[in-house]
Amino acid sequence: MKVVALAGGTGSAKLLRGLQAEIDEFTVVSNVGDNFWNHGLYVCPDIDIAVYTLAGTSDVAKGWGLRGDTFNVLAQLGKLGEETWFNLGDMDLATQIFRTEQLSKGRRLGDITTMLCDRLRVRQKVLPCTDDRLETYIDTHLGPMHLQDFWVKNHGEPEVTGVEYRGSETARAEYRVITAIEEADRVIFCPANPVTSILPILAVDGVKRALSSTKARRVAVSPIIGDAPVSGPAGKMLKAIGAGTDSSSVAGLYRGLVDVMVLDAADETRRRDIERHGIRAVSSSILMNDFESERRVARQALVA
Ligand code: FO1
Repeated sequence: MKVVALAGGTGSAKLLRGLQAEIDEFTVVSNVGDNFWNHGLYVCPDIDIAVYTLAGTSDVAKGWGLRGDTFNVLAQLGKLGEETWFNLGDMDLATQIFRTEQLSKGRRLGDITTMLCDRLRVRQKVLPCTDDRLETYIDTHLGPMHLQDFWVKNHGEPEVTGVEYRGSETARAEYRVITAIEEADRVIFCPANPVTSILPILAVDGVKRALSSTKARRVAVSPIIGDAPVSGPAGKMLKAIGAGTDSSSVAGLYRGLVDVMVLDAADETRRRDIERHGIRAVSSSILMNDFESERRVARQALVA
């Protein structure tokens, strides 16, 4: 079975770990809207969490970065008067240096990501949704700011009035992404923040079309439990784009692109509303708080 997973940050990583335990090969199409330049380096947090997770080296407790990393370079940058709000670890910096150097040689982000996977012995394919610049900007009462400025520098505190995917008008899908979706038997929407992880992927030219025409069963694992996002700033952002914070509102955002939604038993009351979007609902326990639950949810996504 050919499986493609659309993935963002921490919640997605948990499902990817579960999927890896269930099947050997699959393709991850990663969000790039949270990519940004920091200390002269091109940082791609969602690509990196997917790669580190599949390499078995991610910091599972934090949900980002590498297990056992240290922060000596960052501390020294602080002594030099540089900003240190984004905690890039010493080993993590090696990835950023590698990526930035390859970019400076003219290589594309997708090809560099493949090199990273090969060198870290990741058997699965990780593809950025696009090689082009596509950045998620959050409109706030302080003005528009990059997602990392909003979430990490400003602790997600500013009032959110809207969300923009800058560059989405011209971003083209990475050259392997459309074929992967078209030829898949199953496309899984990971339980990620819909606004900052999944919608930027869907904003890339050709992705929605491929999802509409693929013969694959398209399954979304809801990022919501008990009418609230499992983690992160999704609630604030869903409200800002005029959506609710329940599973059926998320299903509405994926309308026409998803056949089945795996939702939590706590949200069983939303089944009817989800099915009104033309999406079949399957309820289960979807909280992933250990390896066994990650495997169980991955199995659900594979059979739903
Ligand atoms: N998130 C934080 O909340 N604080 C950090 O200092 C931080 C550092 C960091 C370093 C590398 C990396 O790949 C991710 C990092 N993240 C950090 C996570 C990241 O900001 C976001 O959660 C994702 O971009 C959203 O998917």
